[in-house]
Amino acid sequence: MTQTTHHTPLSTARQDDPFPVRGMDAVVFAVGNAKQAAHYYSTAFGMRLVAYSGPENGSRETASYVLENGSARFVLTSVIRPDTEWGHFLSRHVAEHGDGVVDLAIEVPDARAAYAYAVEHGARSVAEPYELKDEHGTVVLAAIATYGETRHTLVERTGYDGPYLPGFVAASPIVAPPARRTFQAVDHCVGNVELGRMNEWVGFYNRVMGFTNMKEFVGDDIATEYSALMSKVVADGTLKVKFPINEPAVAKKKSQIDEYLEFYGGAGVQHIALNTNDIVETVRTMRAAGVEFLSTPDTYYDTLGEWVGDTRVPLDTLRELRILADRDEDGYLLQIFTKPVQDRPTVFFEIIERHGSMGFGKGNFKALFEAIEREQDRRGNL
Ligand code: TYF
Ligand code: FE
Repeated sequence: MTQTTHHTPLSTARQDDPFPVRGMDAVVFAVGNAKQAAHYYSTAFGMRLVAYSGPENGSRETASYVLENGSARFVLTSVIRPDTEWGHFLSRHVAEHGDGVVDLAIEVPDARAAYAYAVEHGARSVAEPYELKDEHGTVVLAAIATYGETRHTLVERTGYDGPYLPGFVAASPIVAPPARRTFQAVDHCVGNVELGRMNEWVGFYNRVMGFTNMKEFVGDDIATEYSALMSKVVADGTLKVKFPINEPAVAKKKSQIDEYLEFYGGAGVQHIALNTNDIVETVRTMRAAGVEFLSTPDTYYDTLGEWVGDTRVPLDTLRELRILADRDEDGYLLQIFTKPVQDRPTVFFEIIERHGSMGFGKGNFKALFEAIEREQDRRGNL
C-alpha cells in the first residue's frame, strides 16, 4: 500500500515563512465558450457568477466570467478576437489542450516579494510585477511558470475591494444558486507531469515556494501493482495550498496519466478538489443537474464498514451515491470524483468532505483507479 515515511510537521504560519500565502486566489480556465461554461458551473456545480469582463465594459479581446462558491473562485475565459500576445496564447491553448486550466492563481500578502523569492530560486518569470487599478483600488500581480503551459499568478489584493480585479464589473448569478452551498473552498489542485519528472516538480515547489512534502504519496509498489501512477504532495506551511503531482508509471495497464498527457498535449492540471461540509446533499444536487461521477462497484461497500468504521453518513447512503470513504490516524474523509467534464479525457473534479484526515484517500486508490480504468476502456484508451 502507500508508504508512510515521515510525518510532515503541520506547523501553522511560520514567522520565517520564506513564501507566505493566503490561499488559492482563483483557478483560471481557458475555454472555447466561456458564456456556456459559466452556465454549466452555475447550473451543474451550483456556483454564483459574481464578476464579468468583456466587450461591454472595455475588454474587446476576451470575455471572462468569475464564479464563486465560498472562497472557491473559478475564472472562465475565452477569446473573442485575438489581438495581443495574451489572446493568441489563449486561442492556441484551447486549440492544443482543449478546455483546461491556464493559471492556478495564489493569493499572497506581498506579490513583489513572492515573485522575487520565486525567481531567485529558479522560477521562470511569466510576468514581472505590475499593478491594475480602478475605482475599487489597486491589485499587484506577477506570474511564474509551472508544469506544461500552466502558470501561477501571485495576487496581492489587500488594496482592493471590488468584485474580482480592476477592469471587472460586478455581475449577478445566472440562475438562483442551490439552497445549500455545494462546496466552499478549493482543497487541492493536482498536476499531471511527464514520465520521470514528478521529483523535479516536487523539488521546484520545495525550492521556489518553500513548500514541504506531505506524508501521503503513491510509491513504486502501488504504482506497478495497480495505480499506474506515482504521486507526491507539496503544500505550504499552513496546508491551505496543496498541490499533488502525478507522473505515469509503467504498469500492467496503460496509465491514466499517459491518457491525460496524450489528449491534453502535455503536462497540465488533472483535477481540482472542492471542500464540502455536506457531500450527500452536494452529490444529490450535482447528480440531479446531470453531473456524471465515477462509479465504484458494490463490492467496495461490502467491506468498507469493516475498515473505515463509523462515518457521519450511513453506509447505505455512501453506497447509494457511490461516495468513497477513507480513514487514517487523524480522522476520516469522504470523497467522490466526476468523470472528465469536457470531451477530452482530461480535467475532472473531486468533492471532498474532511473530518480530521488531511490525506487524499489512499485507501481508495485501488477502487478508484479500477473505476478510472473502466472509463479508459470504454473510451478505447486502455
Ligand atoms: O489528489 C489525490 O491525490 C487523490 C487521488 O488520478 C487521486 O484525489 C490521484 C490520482 C488520480 C485520481 C485521484
Ligand atoms: Fe484529489
